Amino acid sequence: AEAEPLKIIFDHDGGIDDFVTLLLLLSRPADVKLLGITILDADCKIDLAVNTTLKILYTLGFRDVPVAASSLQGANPFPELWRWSPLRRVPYCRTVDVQPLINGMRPEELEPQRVKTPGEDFLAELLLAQPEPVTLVSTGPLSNVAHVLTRYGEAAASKIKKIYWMGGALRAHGNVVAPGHDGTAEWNAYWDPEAVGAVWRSRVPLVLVPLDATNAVPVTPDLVYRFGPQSDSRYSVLAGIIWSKVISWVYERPHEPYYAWDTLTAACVLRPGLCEVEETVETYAVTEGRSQGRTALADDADEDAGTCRPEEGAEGGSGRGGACSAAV
Ligand code: AGV
Ligand code: CA
Repeated sequence: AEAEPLKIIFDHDGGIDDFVTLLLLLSRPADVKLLGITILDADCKIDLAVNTTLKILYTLGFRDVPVAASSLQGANPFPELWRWSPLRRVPYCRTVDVQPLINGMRPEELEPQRVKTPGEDFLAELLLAQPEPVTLVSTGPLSNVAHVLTRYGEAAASKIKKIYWMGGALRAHGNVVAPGHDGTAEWNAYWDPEAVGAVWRSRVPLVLVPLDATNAVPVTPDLVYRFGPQSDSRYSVLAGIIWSKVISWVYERPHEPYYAWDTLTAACVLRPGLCEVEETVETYAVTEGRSQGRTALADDADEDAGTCRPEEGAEGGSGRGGACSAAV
């Protein structure tokens, strides 16, 4: 007999790859039931990120997935340059929002799925209402998840089967370039380091998909060509259009191209064999100082004290979880 679809809550932040991730989750209705979507005002302007999400849902025929905008802000916001293209004063994620394929509806048709409750509270409501624990896929900073775990403790934690989070860097270098930072952190962790500490302390089962894994999946022209044979699928056409916006990065900035960071994370949920998972990795999160947002293996801290230890009192908490370390 067919297994029940996995019940998933998707928590994202409107990046280019966050939208391809949404497409991936929607494309497998036999495997995934999306219970709701919460969005953080991080990698895209929040109103735009919410609207694009609603448009994708509507276009693909999903009329019962509520979408809520979080009111939370991080300690270290993303550079405005990512949220707004400096050339045209257009948010980067606008390149997704303008696509005719997702603009066939009247604006009011999007309204029924827009939730008025702030995203962080809606996430709590949704979780607490679940009869059984569900899967959380988080592809932005952990602020919403941390809020719920901090505010509702075990009542919320017991409703989370597992968190899959794109974030952190264990043995890989970080991707934060910011004044006063040493570059050891990944951006989702750096945006709200306290949230990482809170999620770690909650001890909710966590599968981390860090830069170590996502470094294997740069978005290249070859990747997008592979959608060709599936061009009768709207999912593939949309995914190809969205990825095409960032294929030039592998040439323009080969040291730091665009990656399918978040999409790999969801792919690990849908196809566990895709990722090699290291079981029960002890890590800690640094919440203050020049390494803030760093997620490090506890072993490393012991081995090379000094460079790898968190600053005194700056440890956000250690956590036990799986880390997705390699991917195809
Ligand atoms: O660090 C990766 C995370 C992913 O969730 N995001 C982008 C993905 O959605 C932040 C990020 C890192 N480098 C970036 C990012 C860049 N150059 N442009 C936009 N976002
Ligand atoms: Ca993201």
